[in-house]
Amino acid sequence: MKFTNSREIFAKTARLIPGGVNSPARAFGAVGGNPLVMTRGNGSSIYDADGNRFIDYVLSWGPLIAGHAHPSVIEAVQKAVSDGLGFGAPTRGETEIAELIIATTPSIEMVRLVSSGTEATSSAIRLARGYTGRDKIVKFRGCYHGHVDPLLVAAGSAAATFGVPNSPGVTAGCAADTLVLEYNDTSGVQEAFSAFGGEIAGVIVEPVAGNMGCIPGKPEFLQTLREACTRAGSVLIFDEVMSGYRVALGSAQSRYGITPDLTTLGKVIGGGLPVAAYGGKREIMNAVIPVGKVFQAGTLSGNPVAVAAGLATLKLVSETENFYGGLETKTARLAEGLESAAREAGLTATAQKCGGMFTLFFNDPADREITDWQSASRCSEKTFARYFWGMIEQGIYLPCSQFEANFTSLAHTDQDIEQTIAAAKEVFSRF
Ligand code: KE4
Repeated sequence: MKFTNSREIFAKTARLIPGGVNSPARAFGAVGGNPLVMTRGNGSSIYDADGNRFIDYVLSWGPLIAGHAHPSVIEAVQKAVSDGLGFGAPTRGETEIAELIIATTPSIEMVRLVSSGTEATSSAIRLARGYTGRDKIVKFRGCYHGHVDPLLVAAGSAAATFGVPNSPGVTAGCAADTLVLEYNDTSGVQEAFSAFGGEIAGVIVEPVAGNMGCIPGKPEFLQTLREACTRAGSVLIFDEVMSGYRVALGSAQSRYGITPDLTTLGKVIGGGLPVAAYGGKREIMNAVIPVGKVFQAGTLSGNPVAVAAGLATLKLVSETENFYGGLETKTARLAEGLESAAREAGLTATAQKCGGMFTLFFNDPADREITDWQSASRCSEKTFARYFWGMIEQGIYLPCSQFEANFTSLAHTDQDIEQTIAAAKEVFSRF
Protein backbone atom coordinates (compact mmCIF):
# COMPACT_ATOMS: atom_id res chain seq x y z
CA MET A 1 0.00 0.00 0.00
CA LYS A 2 1.25 3.51 -0.70
CA PHE A 3 0.57 6.44 1.60
CA THR A 4 2.23 9.22 -0.44
CA ASN A 5 -0.67 11.65 -0.42
CA SER A 6 -1.36 11.10 3.31
CA ARG A 7 2.31 11.75 4.04
CA GLU A 8 2.40 14.98 2.01
CA ILE A 9 -0.82 16.36 3.47
CA PHE A 10 0.16 15.37 6.99
CA ALA A 11 3.63 16.95 6.72
CA LYS A 12 1.97 20.29 6.00
CA THR A 13 -0.69 19.87 8.67
CA ALA A 14 1.90 19.02 11.31
CA ARG A 15 3.32 22.55 10.89
CA LEU A 16 -0.12 24.11 11.37
CA ILE A 17 -1.81 22.00 14.07
CA PRO A 18 -0.06 20.51 17.14
CA GLY A 19 0.95 17.00 16.15
CA GLY A 20 -1.06 17.42 12.95
CA VAL A 21 -4.20 16.33 14.73
CA ASN A 22 -7.18 17.96 16.36
CA SER A 23 -7.34 15.23 18.95
CA PRO A 24 -4.33 13.28 20.31
CA ALA A 25 -6.15 9.92 20.04
CA ARG A 26 -5.62 10.22 16.27
CA ALA A 27 -1.87 10.78 16.48
CA PHE A 28 -0.53 7.22 16.02
CA GLY A 29 1.78 7.89 18.99
CA ALA A 30 1.42 4.36 20.31
CA VAL A 31 1.96 2.62 16.96
CA GLY A 32 4.53 4.86 15.27
CA GLY A 33 4.34 6.36 11.81
CA ASN A 34 1.94 9.03 10.63
CA PRO A 35 -1.85 9.01 10.68
CA LEU A 36 -3.59 8.29 7.40
CA VAL A 37 -5.53 11.23 5.98
CA MET A 38 -9.06 10.03 5.37
CA THR A 39 -11.31 11.39 2.63
CA ARG A 40 -14.62 9.53 2.79
CA GLY A 41 -16.57 6.68 4.32
CA ASN A 42 -19.38 4.49 3.09
CA GLY A 43 -21.02 1.75 5.14
CA SER A 44 -18.23 -0.24 6.85
CA SER A 45 -15.55 1.21 4.54
CA ILE A 46 -13.28 4.19 4.91
CA TYR A 47 -10.96 5.55 2.20
CA ASP A 48 -7.67 7.41 2.59
CA ALA A 49 -6.10 10.15 0.49
CA ASP A 50 -4.26 7.55 -1.59
CA GLY A 51 -7.47 5.74 -2.46
CA ASN A 52 -6.79 2.80 -0.14
CA ARG A 53 -9.99 1.17 1.20
CA PHE A 54 -10.21 -0.19 4.73
CA ILE A 55 -12.82 -1.99 6.75
CA ASP A 56 -13.26 0.53 9.55
CA TYR A 57 -13.48 -0.42 13.26
CA VAL A 58 -12.81 3.13 14.53
CA LEU A 59 -16.10 4.57 13.21
CA SER A 60 -15.08 8.08 14.24
CA TRP A 61 -14.28 6.64 17.72
CA GLY A 62 -17.70 5.12 18.20
CA PRO A 63 -20.48 7.40 16.89
CA LEU A 64 -21.10 5.68 13.54
CA ILE A 65 -23.07 2.70 14.83
CA ALA A 66 -25.11 2.77 11.60
CA GLY A 67 -21.93 2.83 9.53
CA HIS A 68 -20.57 5.69 7.42
CA ALA A 69 -23.05 7.89 5.54
CA HIS A 70 -26.13 5.81 6.28
CA PRO A 71 -28.79 6.98 3.79
CA SER A 72 -31.40 7.83 6.42
CA VAL A 73 -28.88 9.83 8.46
CA ILE A 74 -27.65 11.72 5.40
CA GLU A 75 -31.23 12.42 4.31
CA ALA A 76 -32.12 13.78 7.76
CA VAL A 77 -29.06 16.03 7.80
CA GLN A 78 -29.69 17.30 4.25
CA LYS A 79 -33.27 18.18 5.17
CA ALA A 80 -32.18 19.96 8.34
CA VAL A 81 -29.42 21.87 6.55
CA SER A 82 -31.88 23.12 3.92
CA ASP A 83 -33.83 24.82 6.74
CA GLY A 84 -30.73 26.59 8.07
CA LEU A 85 -27.78 25.71 10.28
CA GLY A 86 -29.06 26.84 13.66
CA PHE A 87 -31.18 29.37 15.50
CA GLY A 88 -30.05 29.61 19.11
CA ALA A 89 -33.63 28.86 20.05
CA PRO A 90 -35.63 25.74 20.99
CA THR A 91 -36.42 23.45 18.06
CA ARG A 92 -38.72 20.42 17.62
CA GLY A 93 -35.77 18.10 17.06
CA GLU A 94 -34.42 18.83 20.55
CA THR A 95 -37.77 17.89 22.05
CA GLU A 96 -37.90 14.71 20.00
CA ILE A 97 -34.38 13.54 20.82
CA ALA A 98 -34.91 14.36 24.51
CA GLU A 99 -38.09 12.26 24.49
CA LEU A 100 -36.26 9.34 22.86
CA ILE A 101 -33.30 9.50 25.25
CA ILE A 102 -35.62 9.68 28.26
CA ALA A 103 -37.78 6.82 26.96
CA THR A 104 -34.79 4.52 26.42
CA THR A 105 -32.40 5.38 29.32
CA PRO A 106 -33.53 4.01 32.71
CA SER A 107 -31.88 6.75 34.79
CA ILE A 108 -32.90 9.77 32.74
CA GLU A 109 -36.05 11.74 33.65
CA MET A 110 -34.68 15.04 32.32
CA VAL A 111 -31.79 15.72 29.97
CA ARG A 112 -29.66 18.65 28.80
CA LEU A 113 -27.96 18.53 25.39
CA VAL A 114 -24.38 19.75 24.97
CA SER A 115 -21.81 19.46 22.17
CA SER A 116 -19.17 17.03 23.46
CA GLY A 117 -18.65 14.27 25.97
CA THR A 118 -16.25 16.54 27.82
CA GLU A 119 -18.98 19.15 28.23
CA ALA A 120 -21.35 16.44 29.42
CA THR A 121 -19.00 15.09 32.10
CA SER A 122 -17.78 18.48 33.29
CA SER A 123 -21.39 19.60 33.63
CA ALA A 124 -22.33 16.40 35.50
CA ILE A 125 -19.43 16.86 37.92
CA ARG A 126 -20.38 20.48 38.56
CA LEU A 127 -24.02 19.44 39.03
CA ALA A 128 -23.09 16.71 41.54
CA ARG A 129 -21.09 19.27 43.52
CA GLY A 130 -23.75 21.95 43.23
CA TYR A 131 -26.57 19.61 44.15
CA THR A 132 -24.85 18.07 47.19
CA GLY A 133 -22.87 21.10 48.32
CA ARG A 134 -19.86 18.82 48.61
CA ASP A 135 -16.46 19.04 46.87
CA LYS A 136 -14.94 15.57 46.54
CA ILE A 137 -15.23 13.50 43.38
CA VAL A 138 -14.22 9.86 42.90
CA LYS A 139 -12.90 8.54 39.58
CA PHE A 140 -11.08 5.38 38.56
CA ARG A 141 -7.60 4.98 37.17
CA GLY A 142 -7.67 4.20 33.46
CA CYS A 143 -11.13 5.65 32.93
CA TYR A 144 -11.24 8.71 30.67
CA HIS A 145 -14.04 11.22 30.80
CA GLY A 146 -12.80 13.92 28.43
CA HIS A 147 -10.38 16.74 29.12
CA VAL A 148 -12.07 17.92 32.31
CA ASP A 149 -9.59 19.51 34.73
CA PRO A 150 -10.85 17.74 37.88
CA LEU A 151 -10.67 14.43 36.00
CA LEU A 152 -7.22 14.87 34.41
CA VAL A 153 -5.82 13.45 37.60
CA ALA A 154 -3.51 10.53 38.35
CA ALA A 155 -3.72 8.35 41.39
CA GLY A 156 -1.83 9.73 44.35
CA SER A 157 1.14 7.87 45.75
CA ALA A 158 -0.81 5.50 47.97
CA ALA A 159 -4.25 3.99 47.47
CA ALA A 160 -7.23 6.08 48.57
CA THR A 161 -5.24 9.30 48.38
CA PHE A 162 -6.26 12.40 46.58
CA GLY A 163 -5.12 12.97 43.04
CA VAL A 164 -2.21 14.76 41.51
CA PRO A 165 -2.56 16.52 38.15
CA ASN A 166 -1.64 14.41 35.15
CA SER A 167 -1.57 17.31 32.74
CA PRO A 168 0.31 20.60 32.91
CA GLY A 169 -2.20 23.35 33.45
CA VAL A 170 -4.32 21.38 35.91
CA THR A 171 -3.74 22.97 39.29
CA ALA A 172 -2.94 21.03 42.45
CA GLY A 173 -5.97 22.70 43.97
CA CYS A 174 -8.18 21.38 41.21
CA ALA A 175 -6.82 17.86 41.57
CA ALA A 176 -6.90 17.90 45.36
CA ASP A 177 -10.62 17.16 45.54
CA THR A 178 -10.44 14.16 43.23
CA LEU A 179 -9.94 10.71 44.71
CA VAL A 180 -8.58 8.14 42.27
CA LEU A 181 -9.43 4.49 42.94
CA GLU A 182 -8.77 1.25 41.05
CA TYR A 183 -11.37 0.05 38.57
CA ASN A 184 -13.27 -3.07 39.63
CA ASP A 185 -11.80 -2.77 43.14
CA THR A 186 -14.84 -3.20 45.36
CA SER A 187 -12.93 -3.07 48.65
CA GLY A 188 -11.20 0.13 47.56
CA VAL A 189 -14.60 1.73 47.08
CA GLN A 190 -15.75 0.59 50.51
CA GLU A 191 -12.56 1.94 52.14
CA ALA A 192 -12.92 5.31 50.41
CA PHE A 193 -16.53 5.71 51.43
CA SER A 194 -15.85 4.74 55.01
CA ALA A 195 -13.09 7.35 55.09
CA PHE A 196 -14.73 10.16 53.11
CA GLY A 197 -18.34 9.16 52.40
CA GLY A 198 -20.10 12.25 53.71
CA GLU A 199 -17.67 14.52 51.79
CA ILE A 200 -18.11 12.83 48.41
CA ALA A 201 -20.24 14.82 45.97
CA GLY A 202 -20.14 12.18 43.28
CA VAL A 203 -18.55 9.17 41.67
CA ILE A 204 -17.98 9.05 37.93
CA VAL A 205 -17.32 5.72 36.26
CA GLU A 206 -17.41 4.12 32.83
CA PRO A 207 -19.74 1.14 33.56
CA VAL A 208 -18.09 -0.58 30.62
CA ALA A 209 -14.63 0.93 30.38
CA GLY A 210 -13.44 1.61 26.85
CA ASN A 211 -10.47 3.88 27.48
CA MET A 212 -8.16 1.19 28.83
CA GLY A 213 -9.39 -1.07 26.06
CA CYS A 214 -12.75 -2.80 26.63
CA ILE A 215 -13.07 -3.78 30.30
CA PRO A 216 -16.66 -4.43 31.43
CA GLY A 217 -17.30 -3.35 35.01
CA LYS A 218 -17.88 -6.29 37.31
CA PRO A 219 -21.51 -6.36 38.51
CA GLU A 220 -20.51 -6.47 42.19
CA PHE A 221 -18.23 -3.44 41.66
CA LEU A 222 -20.98 -1.36 40.08
CA GLN A 223 -23.54 -2.55 42.64
CA THR A 224 -21.16 -1.56 45.46
CA LEU A 225 -20.85 1.90 43.91
CA ARG A 226 -24.61 2.19 43.73
CA GLU A 227 -25.11 1.14 47.38
CA ALA A 228 -22.25 3.29 48.68
CA CYS A 229 -23.53 6.39 46.89
CA THR A 230 -27.06 5.79 48.12
CA ARG A 231 -25.87 5.40 51.71
CA ALA A 232 -23.60 8.47 51.58
CA GLY A 233 -25.98 10.71 49.60
CA SER A 234 -23.40 10.96 46.80
CA VAL A 235 -24.36 11.24 43.11
CA LEU A 236 -23.52 8.16 41.04
CA ILE A 237 -22.64 9.21 37.49
CA PHE A 238 -22.40 6.59 34.73
CA ASP A 239 -20.26 8.03 31.98
CA GLU A 240 -21.88 6.28 29.01
CA VAL A 241 -20.44 8.58 26.36
CA MET A 242 -18.89 5.47 24.79
CA SER A 243 -21.13 2.64 26.09
CA GLY A 244 -24.34 4.59 25.55
CA TYR A 245 -26.48 3.00 22.81
CA ARG A 246 -23.33 1.00 21.99
CA VAL A 247 -23.87 -1.97 24.30
CA ALA A 248 -27.69 -1.91 24.46
CA LEU A 249 -30.62 0.35 23.59
CA GLY A 250 -30.77 1.21 27.31
CA SER A 251 -26.95 1.53 27.42
CA ALA A 252 -24.82 -0.34 29.99
CA GLN A 253 -27.14 0.58 32.89
CA SER A 254 -29.92 -1.52 31.33
CA ARG A 255 -27.59 -4.52 30.90
CA TYR A 256 -26.53 -4.39 34.53
CA GLY A 257 -29.90 -3.39 35.95
CA ILE A 258 -28.14 -0.67 37.96
CA THR A 259 -29.58 2.85 37.80
CA PRO A 260 -27.18 5.76 38.34
CA ASP A 261 -28.33 9.19 39.46
CA LEU A 262 -26.87 10.91 36.39
CA THR A 263 -25.77 9.61 33.00
CA THR A 264 -23.56 11.24 30.41
CA LEU A 265 -23.99 10.39 26.74
CA GLY A 266 -22.24 11.33 23.48
CA LYS A 267 -20.89 9.69 20.31
CA VAL A 268 -23.86 7.56 19.07
CA ILE A 269 -26.47 10.18 20.07
CA GLY A 270 -24.88 12.55 17.57
CA GLY A 271 -24.54 9.94 14.81
CA GLY A 272 -21.17 11.48 13.91
CA LEU A 273 -22.05 15.12 14.55
CA PRO A 274 -21.47 17.04 17.82
CA VAL A 275 -24.25 16.03 20.20
CA ALA A 276 -23.74 14.89 23.79
CA ALA A 277 -25.91 15.06 26.87
CA TYR A 278 -26.18 14.70 30.60
CA GLY A 279 -29.36 13.71 32.37
CA GLY A 280 -30.86 11.92 35.31
CA LYS A 281 -33.29 12.30 38.19
CA ARG A 282 -35.66 15.25 37.80
CA GLU A 283 -34.83 16.38 41.35
CA ILE A 284 -31.15 16.68 40.46
CA MET A 285 -31.63 18.10 36.96
CA ASN A 286 -33.89 20.82 38.38
CA ALA A 287 -30.75 22.20 40.05
CA VAL A 288 -29.50 23.18 36.57
CA ILE A 289 -29.89 26.79 35.42
CA PRO A 290 -32.32 28.42 34.59
CA VAL A 291 -34.55 26.34 36.92
CA GLY A 292 -31.80 25.93 39.51
CA LYS A 293 -28.52 27.70 40.10
CA VAL A 294 -25.89 25.29 38.71
CA PHE A 295 -24.59 27.14 35.69
CA GLN A 296 -24.08 25.53 32.29
CA ALA A 297 -24.57 26.91 28.77
CA GLY A 298 -23.55 26.38 25.14
CA THR A 299 -23.97 28.29 21.89
CA LEU A 300 -24.33 25.18 19.75
CA SER A 301 -26.04 22.93 22.31
CA GLY A 302 -28.90 21.10 20.57
CA ASN A 303 -27.85 22.36 17.13
CA PRO A 304 -30.64 21.27 14.78
CA VAL A 305 -28.36 19.79 12.09
CA ALA A 306 -26.38 17.76 14.62
CA VAL A 307 -29.58 16.69 16.38
CA ALA A 308 -31.00 15.55 13.04
CA ALA A 309 -28.05 13.16 12.62
CA GLY A 310 -28.40 11.93 16.18
CA LEU A 311 -32.14 11.49 15.99
CA ALA A 312 -31.94 9.56 12.71
CA THR A 313 -29.31 7.29 14.28
CA LEU A 314 -31.30 6.70 17.47
CA LYS A 315 -34.40 5.92 15.41
CA LEU A 316 -32.38 3.36 13.44
CA VAL A 317 -31.06 1.60 16.56
CA SER A 318 -34.44 1.64 18.30
CA GLU A 319 -36.56 0.65 15.29
CA THR A 320 -34.35 -1.89 13.49
CA GLU A 321 -35.46 -5.44 14.32
CA ASN A 322 -32.95 -7.16 16.65
CA PHE A 323 -30.41 -4.34 16.13
CA TYR A 324 -28.43 -5.06 19.30
CA GLY A 325 -28.77 -8.83 19.06
CA GLY A 326 -27.26 -8.73 15.60
CA LEU A 327 -24.53 -6.29 16.63
CA GLU A 328 -23.57 -8.41 19.66
CA THR A 329 -23.39 -11.62 17.62
CA LYS A 330 -21.27 -9.96 14.93
CA THR A 331 -18.93 -8.46 17.50
CA ALA A 332 -18.55 -11.70 19.44
CA ARG A 333 -17.72 -13.65 16.25
CA LEU A 334 -15.05 -11.09 15.36
CA ALA A 335 -13.54 -10.83 18.84
CA GLU A 336 -13.38 -14.60 19.27
CA GLY A 337 -12.01 -15.06 15.76
CA LEU A 338 -9.22 -12.54 16.35
CA GLU A 339 -8.35 -14.10 19.71
CA SER A 340 -8.19 -17.61 18.17
CA ALA A 341 -6.05 -16.34 15.28
CA ALA A 342 -3.55 -14.81 17.72
CA ARG A 343 -3.45 -17.85 20.01
CA GLU A 344 -3.07 -20.27 17.07
CA ALA A 345 0.01 -18.26 16.10
CA GLY A 346 1.42 -18.77 19.59
CA LEU A 347 0.67 -15.29 20.91
CA THR A 348 -0.82 -14.52 24.32
CA ALA A 349 -4.03 -12.65 23.58
CA THR A 350 -7.41 -12.09 25.21
CA ALA A 351 -10.42 -10.52 23.52
CA GLN A 352 -12.91 -8.67 25.75
CA LYS A 353 -16.22 -7.41 24.44
CA CYS A 354 -19.60 -5.97 25.29
CA GLY A 355 -22.36 -5.28 22.79
CA GLY A 356 -20.82 -3.51 19.79
CA MET A 357 -17.39 -2.84 21.28
CA PHE A 358 -14.33 -5.03 21.85
CA THR A 359 -10.57 -5.04 22.36
CA LEU A 360 -7.96 -7.67 21.54
CA PHE A 361 -5.43 -7.40 24.38
CA PHE A 362 -1.89 -8.77 23.98
CA ASN A 363 -1.83 -9.45 27.67
CA ASP A 364 0.87 -10.54 30.07
CA PRO A 365 0.55 -14.35 30.39
CA ALA A 366 0.16 -13.83 34.14
CA ASP A 367 -3.11 -11.99 33.55
CA ARG A 368 -5.95 -14.31 32.56
CA GLU A 369 -8.28 -11.33 32.11
CA ILE A 370 -7.89 -7.58 31.95
CA THR A 371 -9.83 -6.05 34.81
CA ASP A 372 -8.15 -2.72 35.58
CA TRP A 373 -5.41 -0.29 34.56
CA GLN A 374 -2.64 -2.38 36.14
CA SER A 375 -3.43 -5.46 34.04
CA ALA A 376 -4.16 -3.37 30.94
CA SER A 377 -0.84 -1.54 31.25
CA ARG A 378 1.04 -4.86 31.33
CA CYS A 379 -0.12 -5.62 27.78
CA SER A 380 2.48 -5.55 25.00
CA GLU A 381 2.15 -2.28 23.08
CA LYS A 382 4.98 -3.48 20.81
CA THR A 383 2.98 -6.51 19.74
CA PHE A 384 -0.08 -4.33 19.32
CA ALA A 385 1.83 -1.93 17.02
CA ARG A 386 2.94 -4.84 14.76
CA TYR A 387 -0.65 -6.10 14.67
CA PHE A 388 -1.99 -2.60 13.90
CA TRP A 389 0.30 -1.97 10.93
CA GLY A 390 -0.06 -5.51 9.64
CA MET A 391 -3.83 -5.04 9.60
CA ILE A 392 -3.45 -1.70 7.81
CA GLU A 393 -1.54 -3.50 5.06
CA GLN A 394 -4.42 -6.01 4.94
CA GLY A 395 -6.99 -3.22 4.50
CA ILE A 396 -8.27 -3.19 8.08
CA TYR A 397 -8.39 0.12 10.01
CA LEU A 398 -8.23 -0.30 13.79
CA PRO A 399 -8.01 2.21 16.66
CA CYS A 400 -4.32 3.13 16.92
CA SER A 401 -3.81 2.08 20.54
CA GLN A 402 -3.97 -1.03 22.68
CA PHE A 403 -5.93 1.08 25.16
CA GLU A 404 -8.91 1.82 22.94
CA ALA A 405 -12.09 -0.04 22.06
CA ASN A 406 -12.90 -1.21 18.56
CA PHE A 407 -16.40 -0.65 17.24
CA THR A 408 -18.75 -2.54 14.92
CA SER A 409 -21.83 -1.25 13.14
CA LEU A 410 -25.02 -2.15 11.36
CA ALA A 411 -23.04 -1.85 8.12
CA HIS A 412 -20.41 -4.50 8.92
CA THR A 413 -21.31 -7.66 6.99
CA ASP A 414 -20.47 -11.27 7.80
CA GLN A 415 -18.06 -11.06 4.88
CA ASP A 416 -16.30 -8.08 6.51
CA ILE A 417 -15.97 -10.07 9.74
CA GLU A 418 -14.58 -13.16 8.04
CA GLN A 419 -12.21 -11.02 5.92
CA THR A 420 -10.94 -9.32 9.08
CA ILE A 421 -10.31 -12.63 10.84
CA ALA A 422 -8.51 -13.98 7.76
CA ALA A 423 -6.41 -10.81 7.63
CA ALA A 424 -5.41 -11.29 11.27
CA LYS A 425 -4.41 -14.90 10.59
CA GLU A 426 -2.17 -13.68 7.77
CA VAL A 427 -0.65 -10.95 9.95
CA PHE A 428 0.00 -13.24 12.90
CA SER A 429 1.53 -15.89 10.63
CA ARG A 430 4.28 -13.40 9.85
CA PHE A 431 5.08 -12.66 13.52
P1 KE4 B 1 -15.44 14.02 23.81
O1 KE4 B 1 -15.20 15.30 24.57
O2 KE4 B 1 -14.18 13.53 23.11
O3 KE4 B 1 -16.65 14.10 22.89
O4 KE4 B 1 -15.83 12.89 24.86
C1 KE4 B 1 -14.97 12.65 25.94
C2 KE4 B 1 -15.25 11.26 26.51
C3 KE4 B 1 -15.97 11.15 27.68
N1 KE4 B 1 -16.26 9.95 28.23
C4 KE4 B 1 -15.85 8.80 27.62
C5 KE4 B 1 -16.18 7.49 28.25
C6 KE4 B 1 -15.12 8.85 26.41
O5 KE4 B 1 -14.71 7.70 25.82
C7 KE4 B 1 -14.81 10.10 25.83
C8 KE4 B 1 -14.01 10.23 24.55
N2 KE4 B 1 -13.47 9.02 24.04
C9 KE4 B 1 -12.31 9.14 23.16
C10 KE4 B 1 -11.86 7.74 22.75
N3 KE4 B 1 -11.12 7.11 23.77
C11 KE4 B 1 -12.62 10.00 21.97
C12 KE4 B 1 -11.52 10.07 20.95
C13 KE4 B 1 -10.73 11.35 21.07
O6 KE4 B 1 -10.47 11.80 22.19
O7 KE4 B 1 -10.38 11.88 19.99
